Amino acid sequence: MKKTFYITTAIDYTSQKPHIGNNYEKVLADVMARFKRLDGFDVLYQTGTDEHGLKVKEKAKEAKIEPKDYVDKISKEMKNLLDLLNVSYDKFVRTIDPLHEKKVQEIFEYLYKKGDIYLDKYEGWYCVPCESFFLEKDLEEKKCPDCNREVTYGKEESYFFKLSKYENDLKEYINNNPDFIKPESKKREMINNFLTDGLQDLCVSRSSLDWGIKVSFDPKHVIYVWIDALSNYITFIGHDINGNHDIEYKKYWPANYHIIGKDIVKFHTIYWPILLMALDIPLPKTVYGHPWLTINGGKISKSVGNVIYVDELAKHFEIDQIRYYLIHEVPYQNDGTMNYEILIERINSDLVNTLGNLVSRTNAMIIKYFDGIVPESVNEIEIDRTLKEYAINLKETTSNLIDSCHIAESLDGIIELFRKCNKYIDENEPWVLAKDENQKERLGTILYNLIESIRIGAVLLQAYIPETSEKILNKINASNRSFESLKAFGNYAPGTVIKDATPLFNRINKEEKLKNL
Ligand code: ME8
Repeated sequence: MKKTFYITTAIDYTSQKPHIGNNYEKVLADVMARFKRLDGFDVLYQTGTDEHGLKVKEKAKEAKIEPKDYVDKISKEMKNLLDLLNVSYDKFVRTIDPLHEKKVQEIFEYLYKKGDIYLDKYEGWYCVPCESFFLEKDLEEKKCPDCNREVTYGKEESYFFKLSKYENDLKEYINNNPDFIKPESKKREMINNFLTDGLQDLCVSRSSLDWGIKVSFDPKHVIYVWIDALSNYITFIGHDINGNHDIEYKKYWPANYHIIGKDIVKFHTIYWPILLMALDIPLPKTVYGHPWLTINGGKISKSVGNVIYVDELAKHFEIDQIRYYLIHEVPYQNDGTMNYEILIERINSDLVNTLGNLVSRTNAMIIKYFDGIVPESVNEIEIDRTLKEYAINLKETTSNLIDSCHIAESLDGIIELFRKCNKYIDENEPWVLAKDENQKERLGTILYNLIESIRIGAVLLQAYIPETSEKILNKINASNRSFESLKAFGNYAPGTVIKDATPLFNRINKEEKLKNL
């Protein structure tokens, strides 16, 4: 039996076409999903769209179409963008799915019957984009404390969810499970901002809205969009309120990772776990609130006019170049930035120079000095050992970094192997050894170590830039591409024939490219 691995991303609002920042998250989770598949896990990667709420209704009205037609269009666009980016999701879910809607209604009704949801009156400030109510005291300069936008005053009869009842259990869970909230700064923020002064009960219905899931026993109310959206993680794998769960739910829940952005950590580490506790469902293992991608250091925003869409970008760059940049530029804790100049420089330095040149140089030397037949590694000396040790440990180091959500750092660790290979070439000067027939064995050993290191790096790159990885493995004619083969150094078969020393990527002329962007 394979070990299971269930990973989810946030489901994007269908109020507008997803931008490169939204897509970044799906690529991030894709790397983890691909890595775990290659590492022998039975993976379920779920993503999708969050389609109810006032914002969608307003946008549809603006576009003079029905909400359903509007969300169909945006959801399709999102799926197309993920396909374009080679995101290997197993499930793409939509919250307008009737089965999901029914399950959300059942969850709501169950909690109502249990007494965890009750009817009351609400008076307060409402933020439309966040779909959230706030008390006067929680506003920041009369604006929404989450997004800093204008709020409107409202009064309505609403259902409330007893967050307070579970507050102590949640605190205890967070303390006992150090991996539950990542990064650590977010964990502290959640504890200090929400779990220190006591949680207020949450307003979980709206009576002024009709584009949502109706409360089954009181249909003038619709269910709060966050209850609807968060539940996707269990409804779509077949959770059943009466305990008759589908096999998929039994197999994959609790989720290993919820990958979400830094702005919605509260929903995933306060509301969601409490909802699960109220339903008596085990909690997900890790919620990672990743930092954001900015454009030239600024927030991606339609009003600023700096929005980048991946389908536009893909007219100018290869998909793996975009994937590489996105993964590499956003580190574990701090925001990363998208900037065309840095993008081109990054492609030229890492993909063209470090990686591409290494592969074509190594292949060219094997063709030139050994007629394309990969030689054997014979005697090992200190300088070989250093390179080999790094290569042998790389799978383990990468895996640990991935498990702790350091995806950019894990990618850089792989590129570091290629940097080490280039240094190894410079230090060993194979072209000098090639002039001396007595050094043939040494020359062969060096070239073997290079090819095997390239193979190891490329096998790992399957999780990050799959098309490029395949190209490299084809160029070096590697038959062994499994993670299993990374356990030892030497799984590349000597005697393999290499023919192709053409470049992997073409160097980008920065000035030319910038003019055309
Ligand atoms: O919040 N860089 O949807 P959403 C990186 N429907 N990530 C970014 C980003 C950026 N510049 N901008 C946004 C929602 N994101 C809810 C989620 S989940 C049950 C419901 C991320 O369309 C953001 O942090 O506003 C979130 O994780 C995702 O994109 C979708 O954002």
